[in-house]
Amino acid sequence: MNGLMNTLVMSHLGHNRLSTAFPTSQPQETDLILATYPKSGTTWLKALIFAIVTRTTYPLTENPLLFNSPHELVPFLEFGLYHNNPSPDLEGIPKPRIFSTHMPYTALPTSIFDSKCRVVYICRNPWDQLVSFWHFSTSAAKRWSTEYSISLDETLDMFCRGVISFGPFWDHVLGYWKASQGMPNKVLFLKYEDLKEDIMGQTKLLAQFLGFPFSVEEEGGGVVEEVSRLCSFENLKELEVNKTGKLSSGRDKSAFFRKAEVGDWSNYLTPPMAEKMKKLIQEKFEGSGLMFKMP
Ligand code: PAP
Repeated sequence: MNGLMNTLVMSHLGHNRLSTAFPTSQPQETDLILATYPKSGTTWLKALIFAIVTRTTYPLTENPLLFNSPHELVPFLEFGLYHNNPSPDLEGIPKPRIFSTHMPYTALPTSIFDSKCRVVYICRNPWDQLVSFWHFSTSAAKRWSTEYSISLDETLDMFCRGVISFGPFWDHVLGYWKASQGMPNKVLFLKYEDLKEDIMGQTKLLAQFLGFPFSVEEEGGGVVEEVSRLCSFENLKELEVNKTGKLSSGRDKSAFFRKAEVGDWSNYLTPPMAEKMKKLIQEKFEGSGLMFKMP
């Protein structure tokens, strides 16, 4: 039940700006923060950002992504770095430092906005996000307790009430969406489905935003393709390092690679379940300028 308790506690954290991250060391101008709602493309973006910024440090054929999980190379602020340590040593991390967080926009420390560091957000259509989250939760539940399991119906109910990890989906996504609209040079807003559709274009856009644009020579030499291929689901899933072993959190590394398909929700959600979500999403996102492809 620990996992569920964590989930419920975390769902209430979304409403107060936290001062836990960067309490002792300030963000650096070159820091890159990846923010995501769980199961929206975190692993993919960790890999892409890492590969983009280190492509001149290591040949792509020897990139650390081939030997480490993306989650080991790009730590979570709240799970990894600050989980058991109120003042981890962040100074020794090579620049640009890349951090990840599931915290809602309203919970980010103000120091992130006082500094020139950049924030990348990726969202995913809520139907696939929910199904991915349910698979991940049930596999986690099996690890925590053989007696506890959560049905898809219960997960949907939690989603619709907003009593779920890191707060309501709509608050999370709209928080970063509005920030990206108001501060386009500070917050880049991406969609999982756009990356699936045009990985080359989105990788170039991401590199440009991060301040590591691909040169004409690199583009001509196929570096964008190489980066995209290195970080692709098909490649990462088959690497030995992502197939076996556990993260320091105790999670199987393989749990972050399932199907990676757009529209997989239709194999799990009944039409009434999908419709219930559709109504909610339409209501919550109306007038925001942000919409998802509806079922
Ligand atoms: P997290 O937020 O807990 O770190 P996250 O990586 O966002 O998880 O979500 C995992 C999802 O991303 C899985 O989706 P699925 O359940 O629908 O299959 C996983 O398969 C998918 N995923 C992982 N790596 C990649 C990748 N390189 N490209 C595309 N999708 C990926």
